[in-house]
Amino acid sequence: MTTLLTLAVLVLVAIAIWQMTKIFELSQLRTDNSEVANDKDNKYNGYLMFAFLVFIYGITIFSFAKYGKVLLPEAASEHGSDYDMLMLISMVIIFIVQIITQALLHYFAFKYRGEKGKRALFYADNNRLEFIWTIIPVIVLAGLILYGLYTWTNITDVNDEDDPLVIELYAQQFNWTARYAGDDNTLGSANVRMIDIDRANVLGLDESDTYAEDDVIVKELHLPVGRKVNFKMRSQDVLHSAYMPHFRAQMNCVPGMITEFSFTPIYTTEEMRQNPDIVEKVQRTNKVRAEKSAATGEIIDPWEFDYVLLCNKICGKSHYNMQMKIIVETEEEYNAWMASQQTFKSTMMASAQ
Ligand SMILES: [Cu+2]
Repeated sequence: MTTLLTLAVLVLVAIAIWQMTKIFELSQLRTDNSEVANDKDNKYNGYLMFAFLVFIYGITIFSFAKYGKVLLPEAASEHGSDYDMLMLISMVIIFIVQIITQALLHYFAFKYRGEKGKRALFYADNNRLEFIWTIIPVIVLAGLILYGLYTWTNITDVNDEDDPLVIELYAQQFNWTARYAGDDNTLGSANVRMIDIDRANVLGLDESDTYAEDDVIVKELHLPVGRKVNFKMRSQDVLHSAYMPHFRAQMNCVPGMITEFSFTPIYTTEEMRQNPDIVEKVQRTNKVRAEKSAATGEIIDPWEFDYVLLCNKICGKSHYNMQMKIIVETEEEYNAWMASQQTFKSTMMASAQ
């Protein structure tokens, strides 16, 4: 009934507006209602162009001031600074070019606005001008692309130099599992067809493969600081993307194939917690939590910084919460943690009993 009444009111309001518009139109009959813009309209639009220029500059400055702090902190991986430098140079160039071109675009729209009697100048072409505005972008873009390719090739070069730790990241809707290669540092072969949930073979490891015996399957990623890690990604169901923002690392996880990414963590979790940006972020977040807690009476634990592995491909309804904690620690702490983990073989034997 309420719905019907609301609908009726809406229809009546629409009719009223329509009628009022008609009355307004009728009352305007005697005035000049030409659709051709006159000098006043053009001037008005010229100033509006200027106002829009001020608006976009204003919103840019506002965004930098207000949201600059939510950007990622210093990179926690060896290649991270190269990546950040590439990003910075690209952004600075884009920023400078956009400031100049937007100003010119809007100023010219204002300066050459239509005026009665004013005619556009016929200007066929200017080879020199065209040469300049072609060659500058060509040089800048070629430089950026070459520099980008060089950096990117270095970052994505996965090799076995420096005795890397081999870890598999296994994605499925909606969680991550990590598999360490064990003492032999070689992952046992695996296939989605060999998954046996009843026997806790959740990653489909080949039980007859001796390389698989010492593999360690975990739900929390521990990495020793300063040691290169070669990640091998798999996906069980749909496209996922392994995203480790603090390490400037991201790689798609594709069903049916193994993708790779490699990086060396340079700061332990403890060291990163001392980073001024992180300290500030933690304070900010906990202030919000405390305020929310005071307002609702709900107890919210203060947040502590941790590295995190996220999914960066919209893979389904719980995609937003598909994450795994990453702990970067000293070699000794890592070894102690690893020693307390069970190998694939021992979990298989335990489940067989
Ligand atoms: Cu996902």
